[in-house]
Amino acid sequence: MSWLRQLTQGLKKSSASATSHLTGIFTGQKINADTMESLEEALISADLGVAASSKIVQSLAKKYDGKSGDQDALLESLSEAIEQILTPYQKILSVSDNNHPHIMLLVGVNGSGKTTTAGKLAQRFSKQGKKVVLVAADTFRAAAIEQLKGWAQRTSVDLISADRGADPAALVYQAIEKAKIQQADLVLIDTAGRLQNRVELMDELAKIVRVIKKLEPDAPHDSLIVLDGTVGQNAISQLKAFQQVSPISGLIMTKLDGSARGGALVALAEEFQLPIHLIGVGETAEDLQDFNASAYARILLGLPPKNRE
Ligand SMILES: Nc1nc2c(ncn2[C@@H]2O[C@H](COP(=O)(O)OP(=O)(O)O)[C@@H](O)[C@H]2O)c(=O)[nH]1
Ligand SMILES: [Mg+2]
Repeated sequence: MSWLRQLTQGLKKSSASATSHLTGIFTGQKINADTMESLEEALISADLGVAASSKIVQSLAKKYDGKSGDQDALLESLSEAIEQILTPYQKILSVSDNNHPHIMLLVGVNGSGKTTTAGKLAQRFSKQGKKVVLVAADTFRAAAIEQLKGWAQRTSVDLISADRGADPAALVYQAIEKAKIQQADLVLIDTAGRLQNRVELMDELAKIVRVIKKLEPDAPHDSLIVLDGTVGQNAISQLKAFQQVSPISGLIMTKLDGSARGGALVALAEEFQLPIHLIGVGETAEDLQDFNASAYARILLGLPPKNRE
C-alpha cells in the first residue's frame, strides 16, 4: 500500500469526525460572522484547539469576508490554513553521522506507544544501514523488557537490558558505553511510562537524562515524546508535564488509525511549536510514517492528497 493510501486509511475516523462537524456550515450563501462562528466551533469540536481554530478562522474570514464561496473552495482554503499551521513543524527524524553514537530518548505516559515506536524506529534506521542499539530502560515491568526483546529479534538489532527492577539510569550508562565500544550509530532508549503525578518516576527520568549528559553533553540528540493520538487535548497537559522534567525536542503521535481525534495534532503544533516527526498508523513495523503537513491537512478534511506517490 502506498503511504498516502495508508495515511488515508489511518486517518479515516479523524477525517469522518472532522467532516461531520463541518457539514452544513458552508451552504453556498454569503460567508458572514455567523458562518465563521460555526466554523470555529466545528474546528474546536474536531480537537484542533482554541488557538489554532481561531487562527484558521481569521485567515478564512479575511479571504471570504462578505463573499460567497462554494463548499469545495472553502474546504480547500480551510486545508491550506491548517497546512500553514503544520508546515513549519514537519521535520524528518534522522540519525546524524556527527554523533558517535546518536542518542534518542523516548518518553511519554504509560501505553502511549513508546516501546512499539522504539521497535519501529529500530527497523527504520537499521534498514537505512545504521547500527542500532535498543535499550530497555523500562525496567519497571518485566513484560516491557520482553516486548522490546521481541522487537529487537524481529528487526535484528542489539538489545541491552537488565533485570526487572534494575536502575534504568545505570543501564543507560552501560548501554551508551557499550554502544561506543561497538561503534554503534544509534542508541534508542525506551523508558517506563510515567504519569504526570508519579513524582518518583519523573525523578527517575531526570536521572536518566543526567546520566546521558555525563557521557555525552550534547545528548540526548533527540528527546522524543510519544503521544497517544486517541487522547485529544489531554496530550497538551502530558507534553507540558514532560517538558518540566527535560526539554522535548520533537513529537511522535501514535494510534491515529484507531482515533477520531487526529485534529489534536494541529492544536499541539500551534501550542508547542515543536517538530512533528512521525505518526503511527498501526501496530506493525511499517506503520510509522514521516509526518507530512499537506497530506495530513487534506486527508483530515476528507480531501484527496495533492502529491500522489
Ligand atoms: N493501532 C495502533 N496501535 C498502536 C500504535 N502504536 C502502539 N500501539 C499499541 O498500543 C499499545 C501500547 O503500546 P506500547 O508500545 O506498549 O506503549 P508504551 O507503554 O508507551 O510502551 C500496544 O498494544 C501497541 O501495539 C499505533 O500506531 N496504532
Ligand atoms: Mg513500553
